[in-house]
Amino acid sequence: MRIVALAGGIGGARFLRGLREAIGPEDEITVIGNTGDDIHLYGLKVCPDLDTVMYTLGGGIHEEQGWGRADETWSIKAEMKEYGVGPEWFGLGDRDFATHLVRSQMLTAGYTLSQVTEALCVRWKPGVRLLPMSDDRVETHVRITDENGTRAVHFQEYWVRLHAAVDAEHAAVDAEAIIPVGADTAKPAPGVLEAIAAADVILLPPSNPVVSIGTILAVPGIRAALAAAPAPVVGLSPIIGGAPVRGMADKVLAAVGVEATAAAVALDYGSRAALRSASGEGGGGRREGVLDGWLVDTADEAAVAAVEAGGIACRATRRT
Ligand code: FO1
Repeated sequence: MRIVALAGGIGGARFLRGLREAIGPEDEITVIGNTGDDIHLYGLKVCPDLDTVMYTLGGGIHEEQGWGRADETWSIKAEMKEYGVGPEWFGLGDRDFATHLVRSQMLTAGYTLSQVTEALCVRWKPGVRLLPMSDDRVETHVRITDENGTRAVHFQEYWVRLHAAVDAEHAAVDAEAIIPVGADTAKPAPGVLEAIAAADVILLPPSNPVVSIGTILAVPGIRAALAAAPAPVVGLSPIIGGAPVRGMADKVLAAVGVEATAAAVALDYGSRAALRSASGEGGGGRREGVLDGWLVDTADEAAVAAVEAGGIACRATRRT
């Protein structure tokens, strides 16, 4: 069976680790990874979501953090601090630096991000084919207003420095808008559209529906490919009982006007069936809907009726 999954960072990577254990020898998984979280630091390109998938499935992840390497040391970071070179708030460990050095060296030599990712996976052997959503630069920025006025900050600054990743209740500022800079002119990476068209099943793991899956869907052609794919498209709710499984999905959901509930996220992804009908009602208004099915936790049993009413089959199941 050919399985395609659109994945972001930690939640997606952990789901994929379970999926990989559940499949048979004749099954294959292609992961289309979000690159909107990428950040350029010290002349290096850091790809947090691709690295989290690669390290998690390759056995090198720092398990408690869900990002970065296990058994990390921080000598480079300490030395950069001595030079007064920031940002201090983004923790790059020595082992992790090697990934960014190899990636940046290959990109400088003219290799594409897809070729670099394939080369890095030769070492990590994640057991899935990991494709970036695009080889073109896309970086998510967040519009905020604080004592310095209204401005856009890089997603990582919002997520890490402004503490949105730690505790949504205490994030210093609200996300007013999420802007995937560069998405409108980005092209799907080689193999992405082909994998979607050839899939037997397409999964949307419980990654962040706005800054991870939403960013992948913002690459022109990918949403339409999902809407037209012969395979069923099934998503898993990243919200359980009104709270995000990880991170602060509710903060960025508010920025795009979506309630942090299992039903609201499904209806925002939209139904493929509803948009095939003449009415064009249902998922996400004028945008093409991408879902056939939606899995919610038993805590969200009450959401099933609303999701089904939106033209998306829905089941409540206990998350193991
Ligand atoms: N997340 C944090 O909360 N603090 C960090 O200092 C941090 C550093 C970091 C370095 C490399 C990397 O690949 C990820 C890192 N993350 C950090 C996680 C990252 O912000 C998020 O995992 C993704 O961008 C969202 O999925």
